[in-house]
Amino acid sequence: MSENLFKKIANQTMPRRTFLKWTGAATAPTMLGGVYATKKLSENVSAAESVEEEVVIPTCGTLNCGGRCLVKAHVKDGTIVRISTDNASEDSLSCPQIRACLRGRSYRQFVYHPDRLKYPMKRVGKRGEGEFERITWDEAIETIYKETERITKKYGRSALYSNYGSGNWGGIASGRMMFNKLMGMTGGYLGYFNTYSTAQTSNATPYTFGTGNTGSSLDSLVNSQLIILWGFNPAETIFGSPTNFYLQKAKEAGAKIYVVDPRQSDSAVALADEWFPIRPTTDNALMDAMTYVILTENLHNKEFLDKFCVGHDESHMPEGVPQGESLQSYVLGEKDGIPKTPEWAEKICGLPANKIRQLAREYATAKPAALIQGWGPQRHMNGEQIVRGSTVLASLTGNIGVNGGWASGAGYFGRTSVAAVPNIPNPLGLSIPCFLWTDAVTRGTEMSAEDGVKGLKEGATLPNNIKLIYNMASNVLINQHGDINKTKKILEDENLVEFIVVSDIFMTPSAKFADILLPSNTFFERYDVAVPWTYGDYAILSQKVIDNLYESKSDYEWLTMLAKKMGVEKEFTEGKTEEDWAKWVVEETRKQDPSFPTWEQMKKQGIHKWKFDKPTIGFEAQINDPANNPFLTPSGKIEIFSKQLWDMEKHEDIPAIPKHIAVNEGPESSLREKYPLQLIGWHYKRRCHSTMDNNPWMEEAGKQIMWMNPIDANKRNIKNGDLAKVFNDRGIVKIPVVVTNRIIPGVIAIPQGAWHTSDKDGVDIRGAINTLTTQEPSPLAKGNPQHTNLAEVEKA
Ligand SMILES: Nc1nc2c(c(=O)[nH]1)N[C@H]1C(S)=C(S)[C@@H](COP(=O)(O)OP(=O)(O)OC[C@H]3O[C@@H](n4cnc5c(=O)[nH]c(N)nc54)[C@H](O)[C@@H]3O)O[C@H]1N2
Ligand SMILES: Nc1nc2c(c(=O)[nH]1)N[C@H]1C(S)=C(S)[C@@H](COP(=O)(O)OP(=O)(O)OC[C@H]3O[C@@H](n4cnc5c(=O)[nH]c(N)nc54)[C@H](O)[C@@H]3O)O[C@H]1N2
Ligand code: SF4
Ligand SMILES: [Mo]
Repeated sequence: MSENLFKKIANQTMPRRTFLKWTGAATAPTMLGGVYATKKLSENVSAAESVEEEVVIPTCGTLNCGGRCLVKAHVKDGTIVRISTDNASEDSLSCPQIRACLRGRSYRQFVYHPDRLKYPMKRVGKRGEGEFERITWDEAIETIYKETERITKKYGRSALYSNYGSGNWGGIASGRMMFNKLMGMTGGYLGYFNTYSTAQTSNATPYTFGTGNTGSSLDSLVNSQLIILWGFNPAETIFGSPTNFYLQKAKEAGAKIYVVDPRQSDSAVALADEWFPIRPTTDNALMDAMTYVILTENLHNKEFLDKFCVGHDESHMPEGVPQGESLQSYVLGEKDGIPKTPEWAEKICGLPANKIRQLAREYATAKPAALIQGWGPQRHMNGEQIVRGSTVLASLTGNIGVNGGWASGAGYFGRTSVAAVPNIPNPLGLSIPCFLWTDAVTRGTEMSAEDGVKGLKEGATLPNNIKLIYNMASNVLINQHGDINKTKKILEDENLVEFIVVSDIFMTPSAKFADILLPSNTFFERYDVAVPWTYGDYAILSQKVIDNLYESKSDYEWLTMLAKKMGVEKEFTEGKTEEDWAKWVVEETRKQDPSFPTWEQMKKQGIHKWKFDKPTIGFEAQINDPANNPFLTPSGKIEIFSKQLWDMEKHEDIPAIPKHIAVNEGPESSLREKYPLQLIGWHYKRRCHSTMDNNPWMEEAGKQIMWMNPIDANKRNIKNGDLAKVFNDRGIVKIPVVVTNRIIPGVIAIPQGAWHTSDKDGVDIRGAINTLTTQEPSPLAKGNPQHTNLAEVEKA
C-alpha cells in the first residue's frame, strides 16, 4: 500500500475500491448506524459496488489532552471522511456544548496516518537503534510470556514494571490498568504512584486541607469579581472541555481576569484584563509579598483565619513549635530580619512592587475572588511551595467555601461519575514515585522510604532493580521523562533493563527502544466510556467507529492473549470484551442513576449531560457547619502551618509554612554565570504531549519553536526565525526562534512534546525540551521539575 494513498484518505473522501486496495483486503466497509463501520471482507465483497450513505457516529478521544469532547465521525463506505462536533441546540451554564478542539478536528490525520505501526516487530539491531523485523502476534506474545517468566524466576516479581503512560487515559481497559490486573493476579509487580501532571500539587495540597480535592464547579465563576489564572492556561490546556466557556461567561458577568505567568499565554491574550509577568520558580516571593501587603494593610479576613485556620499568627500555632515560626512572623521578618515587602519580592520575581501591591489589594478586596493555579507552576523544583502558597492567599482572604471564591489549584473536581471497572490490588504492595523509574533501574536496591518508596518495611530497600518494562501508550520511556540523553544511556545497557515491550501507534523515540514493538489501535477502533478531564458534568461513549487497521490490537486485546498463555484468561477478562465492559459500565451506572441512558441510547446520542441548578462549592460544608465537618487535617482546620511537615525536620527544603525557596537552577543560582537563561516548557495547542507531533495539519497550526525576548535575542544577534542552539550540561537542542515580547527577559520557553531526534553528533534537531531537563526530583513529592532549567542560547 502506498503512502500517497494514505495521505489521500486523510485529506479527502476515498472511493470504495481504492479503500479496499489500501486496506490490504483485510477488512471492508459494511453496516453502519451507531455500530462500527467495517466488517470482514469475506462477508461483503459483493456489496463493494454499492455507495453507502454518510452516517455520523458519535465517539470521544481517550488521549490525555485536557479535554473529553464529543467527536462525530462522518463515515462513508467504511471510512471516516470528516469530523464534526457537538452542535446541540442548548449551550448554557448548566448544559454547555462539549466541542472538539483543533486537534480533535484533525483526528483523521492521526488515525489514517501513513506511518502507523502496522504489525508486531522484534528488535534486530542494538537497543535504541530502531532496527526491527516483522513477526507474528503469536511470536510476540510467546516472547513476552517467556521473558516475563524468565525475569520473574531470576529476580522476582518486583523487577516487573509498567511505565507511566497517558496515551490511553480511557476509563475501562487501558494497558496501564490491565497490566495491574494481569500482573496482580499472577503474583504482583512494582507499582507507581504520582503522575507527571500533578505530583507536587497532589502531595502538598493535603497538608493544608487534608485532601487534594479542593475545586468547585466552574459555573461558580460567574459569581467571581476577580479571577486570577495563576500559571493556568486553559485556552491551550483545556482542563475539561467547557472551562473556557465558563471563563467567557464569568467575563460577560463582569469578572476581571488576571494572568500570572512568565509568558503572555494564549489565555492572557484571549481572556485577561492584565498580564502579571513573573520569573519562573519565584511565585512564592510574589505570594509572600502579597501576604505582607494584606496583613500590614489589614486587608485580611481575621474572623475566617481565627475560626478555620492554624499557623497564620503566633497565637494560632500547634504545640511544641518554638516562637517565630508563624506565617505572620515570617513575612514580617521577625526571625530572619527580612520583611517580605513588595520591594524585596520585586528583586526576586521581577514584577514591579507597585504591581505586587495592586494584585494583593485587588485580590483581598474583590469579594469573592478566585485564584486558580494551573499545574505549570508546580512542575518545578520548589513546586510544593507554590501549591501551598495559593492556599494561604485563599485563606487570608476568606475565599474558601464561598460561591465565586476558590481554594487552590485547578482540577480534582468531579460531581458526576460512571461505574468503575473492578481491578485487583497489587499483592506486593510496593510502589515508587513514577518520576523515579530511571533511579529504580540503576539503583533500585538502594531506594527506601527516603526516596518516597511506599510499602517497604521500616529501614528496608527495594528487593530488585527494574529488569522488565511494559511501556504502553507512553512516550515516557524516552521523550516525556527528564534528561533524554541520560535515559538513553541507561536503556542502551541491556544488563540493566533486560526486556522492554512497547505498544504504540507510531515509531516514537520510546518505541525505538523496544525489544518487542506492538502496533496499537486507536480509540476509533475500540470501545470505552469517557468522563471529563477535571471539569464537566457528562459522560461520552467512546465508540468503535472502524475496525482495527492493519494488524493493530488494543492493549486489552493483546494482554488477553498473554493472559491466556499464563492460564488466567477467564479471570482476566471475566468473559468480557472491551465492548462488553463498556456496556457493563453503562448498565452499572444506570443502576446507581436511572436517568443515565441505556446502551442503545448512548450509542445513538454519544453523550449524556447531567444538569445542576446550582454550583457545587469546595469546602462549603466545612465552612457552613464546621462542628460537623472538620477539615481532614490532624487539627481539623486549614493548616497554614503544618506540624506534620515541621516534624519531618527538613525545614530548609520542606518548610512547615509555604515560602520562597531559591532553587539550584533558578534566577538566584550561581549556575547562571554559565547558563544565564531560565528555560520552561508549556503544553502546546498543536499536540497532546508528544502525540500529534507527526500530524501534518497540526504542524501547520503550530510549528515547534522557542520563544525568546528581544533583549535576550539582540544580545545574541538572533533574529526572528533564526535557528538557535540551546544547551546546558545535559544536552543540545536546535530550534527556530520566535522573538517576542510575550515572554519576559531572562526566560526562554520551548513547548514540551516534540519527538526527540538526534543528529550524528547527538544534537536534538526537533526541539525536544527533555533533552535539557533533569531527572532530579522535587523534595517532598519526588515529582518532576521539568519547567526548572537553566540553559544558554547561541545562534546555530
Ligand atoms: N494542548 C494541550 N493541552 C493539554 C495537554 C497537552 O499536551 N496539550 N496536556 C494535558 C495534561 S496531561 C496536563 S497535566 C495539563 C498541564 O497543564 P499545566 O501544567 O497547567 O500546563 P503548562 O503549560 O505546563 O503550564 C501552564 C502555564 O504555567 C506557566 N508557568 C511555567 N512555569 C511557571 C512558573 O514558575 N510560575 C508561573 N506563574 N507560571 C508558570 C506556563 O508558561 C504555562 O503558560 O494540560 C493538559 N492539556
Ligand atoms: N519537559 C516536560 N515534560 C513533560 C511535561 C512537561 O510539562 N514538560 N508534562 C508531563 C505530563 S503532565 C505528562 S501527562 C506526560 C505525558 O507523557 P505521555 O504519557 O508519554 O504522553 P504522550 O507523549 O502523549 O504519549 C502517549 C503515547 O501513546 C500513544 N498512544 C495514543 N493512543 C494510544 C492507544 O490507544 N494505545 C497505545 N498503546 N498507545 C497509544 C501515542 O502515540 C503516544 O506515543 O509528559 C510529561 N512530560
Ligand atoms: S480536547 Fe482532547 S478530546 Fe477534546 S477534541 Fe481536543 S484532543 Fe480531542
Ligand atoms: Mo499531564
